[in-house]
Amino acid sequence: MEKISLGKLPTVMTSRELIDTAFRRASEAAPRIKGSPREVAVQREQQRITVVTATVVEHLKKTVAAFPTLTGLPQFHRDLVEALCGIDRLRKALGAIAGATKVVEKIRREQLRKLKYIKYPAEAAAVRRQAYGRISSVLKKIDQELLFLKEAAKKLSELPEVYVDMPTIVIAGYPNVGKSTLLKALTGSSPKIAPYPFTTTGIQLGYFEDRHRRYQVVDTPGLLDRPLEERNQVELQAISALKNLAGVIVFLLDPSETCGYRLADQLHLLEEVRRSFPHTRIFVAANKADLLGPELTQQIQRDHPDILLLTATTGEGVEELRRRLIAELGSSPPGAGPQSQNL
Ligand SMILES: Nc1nc2c(ncn2[C@@H]2O[C@H](COP(=O)(O)OP(=O)(O)OP(=O)(O)O)[C@@H](O)[C@H]2O)c(=O)[nH]1
Ligand SMILES: [Mg+2]
Repeated sequence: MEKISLGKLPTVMTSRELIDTAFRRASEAAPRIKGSPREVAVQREQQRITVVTATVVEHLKKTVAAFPTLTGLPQFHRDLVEALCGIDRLRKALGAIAGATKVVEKIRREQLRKLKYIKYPAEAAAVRRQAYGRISSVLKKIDQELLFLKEAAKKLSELPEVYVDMPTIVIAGYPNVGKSTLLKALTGSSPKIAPYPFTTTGIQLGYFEDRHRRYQVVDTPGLLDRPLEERNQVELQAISALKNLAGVIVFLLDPSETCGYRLADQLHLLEEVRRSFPHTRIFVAANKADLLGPELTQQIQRDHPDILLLTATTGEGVEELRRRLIAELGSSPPGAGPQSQNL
């Protein structure tokens, strides 16, 4: 099972920070050399140019290498990267950094060669100053890109660690209908919290096993719990990314309306979720059956025979729901579909 983590991305330095760090390191490097004044000057400046360029090149290379190879990312994560910073923009920034790295390496070769041909000690310092000037201007040109990557690294480290190729059940429904309680009832454990872009609380993940097969249950507070027309573009992208994760959606209703939302509004949200996820099987379940009187219970059973009644707090009906979910997810092999791509 592939668990995708973009984990720790490096702290990207701005061009100013990088210039300062590199120049400071070079000035601290003290060569121990003897020889003519010319030899001493040449070796001192050689060392400074070498230290400055090595510091810059190492940091830029580390930055580029630390970002995930976007082409290999599972679709779920690609969608989130797209929503967070834009894949083309990220590519452009990484390309610019890689290009600048090559230019700095070229400056090193050229300036070190120049040092070999100087006649007087004073010329060595001039060659070094020229190297510093050229490197500074290269770094200043990629300042915007470095700033962008600094922000991107911060955002991307917020991507959730989920198993993209495990059969996955996403729970949706208005706030307070019992989604978290159902996740606990299905998985028998306290959920783990994984960060998710645009939600303050993160997503909750739980797992259960059936006949040696593991299933992932995801509760997405803040995402599939209110009308889509209230969403901004980026939130919609974050919701859309779930399409690549959800093998099945459980849409949880609370006909008792103790959640504070009218059943009519809940059903309206259900229709929206159906429209947004046209290719995902949606199970509708009515929670808090313990609070429904016999009349309402009968009405639901009569008008919506396919809606499963359950009581998440006691576990009543939860095994029946699990049975149906396993049957549905079991009919497609694990990892089928776009979510099967690995890093
Ligand atoms: N009587 C009764 N109460 C329930 C049931 N399921 C959940 N509750 C209660 O409903 C409240 C909300 O449950 P949660 O599981 O936190 O609901 P949620 O959908 O995760 O809420 P958000 O995280 O705010 O979206 C809690 O007080 C639960 O104890 C049930 O089957 N019967
Ligand atoms: Mg909850």
